[in-house]
Amino acid sequence: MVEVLVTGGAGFIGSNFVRHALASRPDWRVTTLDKLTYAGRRENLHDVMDNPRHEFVHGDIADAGVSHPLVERSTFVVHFAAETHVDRSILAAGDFIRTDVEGTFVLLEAARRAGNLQRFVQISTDEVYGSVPTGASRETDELKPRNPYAASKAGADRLAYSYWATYGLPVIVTRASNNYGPYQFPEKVIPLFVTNAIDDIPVPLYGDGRNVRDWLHVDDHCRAIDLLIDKATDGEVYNIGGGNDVMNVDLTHRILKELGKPTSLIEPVADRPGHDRRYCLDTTKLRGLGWAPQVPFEDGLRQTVDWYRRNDWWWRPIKENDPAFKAYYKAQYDTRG
Ligand code: NAD
Ligand code: TDX
Repeated sequence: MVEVLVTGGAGFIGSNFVRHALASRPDWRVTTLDKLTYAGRRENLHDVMDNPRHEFVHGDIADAGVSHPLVERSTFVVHFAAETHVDRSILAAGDFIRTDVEGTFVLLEAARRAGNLQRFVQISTDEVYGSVPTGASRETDELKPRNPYAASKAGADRLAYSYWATYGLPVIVTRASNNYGPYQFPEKVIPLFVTNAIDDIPVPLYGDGRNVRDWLHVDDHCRAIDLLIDKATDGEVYNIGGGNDVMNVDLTHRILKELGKPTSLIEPVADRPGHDRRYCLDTTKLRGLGWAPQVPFEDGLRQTVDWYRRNDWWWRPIKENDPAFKAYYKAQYDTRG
C-alpha cells in the first residue's frame, strides 16, 4: 500500500480530497492529520471514518512529536492544513503565522529527514499573486500578497520551494482559485450567503460588490491534485483555476435566484480592508498535463446550493449553536453597517 498523509483533511477541500483519494486510488492508505480547529470537523469525514484504508489522527502539524513520525512513514504528503479565512486574518493574524508558516516549516523539516518521501504537495493559493486588474496570473509572476492570510500562504509557498532548491526535497506547489462545493465552512461567501438566504437573513455584500473571483469546483481541484501527484515535475508551481470569473454581485444574484429568494436580501456593507479586486489564473501549464475543469459553474452552483438545502444537519449546529461562530459573526458584521 502507498502511504499518503493528508494534513487538514477534516476541512473543506481536505475532506473532499480524502473522499476522492479513497475512491480513486485503491492502493492508497490515507492518514488524515487535523487539529480540528473551528473549521475542522469530524462530520466532514463521516462516511470514511470507518474505511479500513483511512486513519484519522487528531493533532497539530506544528507538533513535531505528532507530525514527524507520520511524515516519515509516508510516500506522499498533501499539505492542506492552514488557517484560511481572510477576514479572520484581518481580525487576528497570529494563528495564520503559527500554522501556515511555522506549521509548514515543521512538516518540511520532517520531510527533509524522511527517507522515502516521493512528493510533498504544498497547497498554496491564487491570493499570493495579489490583485490582478487585467489579464491572468502565470506561475512565474511576482508574488504580491496583500492581506495577512495571503502573506502567510506566500511565506509557506516559498519556504516549501526553498526545500526543493536547497535540499532537493520533491516539492511541488499548487495555487488554486476560489473553491466551492459541499462541506465548506459557512464563513466563506457561498455557504454563508446560501445558508443566510435559506433562513431569509440578509446577505452582507462587501463594498460595491464588483470584486471578481474565479470559481473552481472542489471536485475539479481534487482531480488536479491527483493528476499532479503522478505527472508534476519537482520544484514546479501549478495554477489550478476554474475559468469562471464572476463578480460578487452577480454570484449573489445567482444564489438568490436558485433559492427563489428576493434581491432585497442583499445588504451592502462596509468593504473588507485591502480587499483584492480581482483574481484570475492562467492554467495553460496544468492543462498541458491533461487536466481541464469538468464541472460547469451553473451546474456546480446549483448542486452546491442544493447540498446546503438538503444538509442543514451539517451547518445549523455551527450557525445556531456554536457560541464561537456567533461571536465571530458579531465581531465581523455588527460594525459594518
Ligand atoms: P478549511 O479552513 O476548511 O480547512 C483547514 C483545515 O486545516 C481544518 O480542518 C483545520 O482543522 C485544519 N488545521 C488548521 N490548523 C491546523 C494545524 N495547526 N494542524 C493541523 N490541522 C490544522 O480550509 P480549506 O478551504 O479546505 O483550504 C484548504 C487549503 O487549501 C488551505 O491550505 C488553503 O490555503 C488552500 N486553498 C483554499 C482555497 C479555497 O477557496 N477554500 C483556494 C485555494 C487554496
Ligand atoms: O460576507 C462576505 N461578503 C462578501 O462580499 C464574505 C465572507 C465575502 N465577501 C466577498 C469577499 C470576496 O471578494 O466575497 C468574495 C469571496 O470571499 P471569501 O469567500 O472570504 O473568499 P476569498 O477572500 O476570495 O478567499 C478564498 O479564496 C482563496 C479562500 O477563503 C481562501 O482560503 C483561498 O486561498
